[in-house]
Amino acid sequence: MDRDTLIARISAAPDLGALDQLRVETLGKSGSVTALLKTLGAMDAATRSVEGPKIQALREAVSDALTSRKAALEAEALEARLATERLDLSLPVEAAPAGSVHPVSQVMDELAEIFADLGFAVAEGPEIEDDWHNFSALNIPESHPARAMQDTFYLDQVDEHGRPLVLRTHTSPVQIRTMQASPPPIRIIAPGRVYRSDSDATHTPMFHQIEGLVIDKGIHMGHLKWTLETFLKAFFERDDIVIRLRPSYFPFTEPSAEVDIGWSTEKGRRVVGGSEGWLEVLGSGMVHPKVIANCGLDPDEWQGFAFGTGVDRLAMLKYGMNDLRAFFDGDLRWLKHYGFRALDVPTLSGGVGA
Ligand code: 2NM
Repeated sequence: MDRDTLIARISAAPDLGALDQLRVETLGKSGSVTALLKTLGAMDAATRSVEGPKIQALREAVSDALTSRKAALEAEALEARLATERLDLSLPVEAAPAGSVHPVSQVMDELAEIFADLGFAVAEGPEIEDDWHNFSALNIPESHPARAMQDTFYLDQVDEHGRPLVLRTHTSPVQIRTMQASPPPIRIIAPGRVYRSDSDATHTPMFHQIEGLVIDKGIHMGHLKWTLETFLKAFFERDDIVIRLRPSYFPFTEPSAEVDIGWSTEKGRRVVGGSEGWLEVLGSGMVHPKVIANCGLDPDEWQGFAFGTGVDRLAMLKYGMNDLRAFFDGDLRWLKHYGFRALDVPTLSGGVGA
């Protein structure tokens, strides 16, 4: 086989196996080029000086052709392997979640985030309570209408004093339990489900409350007003929030105040901010000395403020729903419309309602 045909065959070798076969046939121990090299020894000096360089050149050309074809075939093999092993990292790991975060959960998360920033821990307690934690410890008298059967769900089971257990009517018993269990200073919020025997467009027998409690030395109503104003500004994400404290009455606070938030008209719609009119959003007050004493603390040493509001109502105000009953119907169209994306976690820097 002449030199050009040999080089052409090497350059056209279809795979690494065929190429190695050609290497053995040419440069191998019994290869054709090796055989030519072996003829050099038997030549006389004059012939060798002519044939020697030609044979060496042939050996080199064949060797170069083998090397370059090998590199080309290996590069092709690598390309093919990379093509089969390719991973598209831009593809989603899995399909987008079908569900959404309920507005109540979203608002609960927003509230926890805001109050965490103000130094409040989240406290929880049982939804089935005894009479003492739900009523008596809170200075609610035996004759108080809130204790009536029409307002409170009583269970058949009784506590160790023979008094029927209740579905908690507020989250205040969580504050009572916290004051009994942890030494002041105390800064907590207590979010959760509460139950009252009431049902119409604005009341459901189960709803969500959040209450807050601060117990420390030298606490006064200025601390209460600043805390609530700071909270409402963060929650509604507006700096022009105006609040008004109106004298009120609760058995567990003295003095007590109802907190109104100012609203104004923007493009024909009522929005929070400004003070064209007022909307009641919170109940609050200085914790009654009797309540502090009921929890085993000395009211001459410790004072505090407390507040409470409806989470569902806050959600309606902020996100513009108008029928509370729809919150608990489980209608997928409503959930899809008003629900939040699971990965939109509220943060103070990113906007709590992002
Ligand atoms: C409210 C309004 C005013 C309140 C009081 C207490 C406690 F346990 F410290 F006495 N917890 N929550 C309170 C005070 C709740 O909700 C409308």
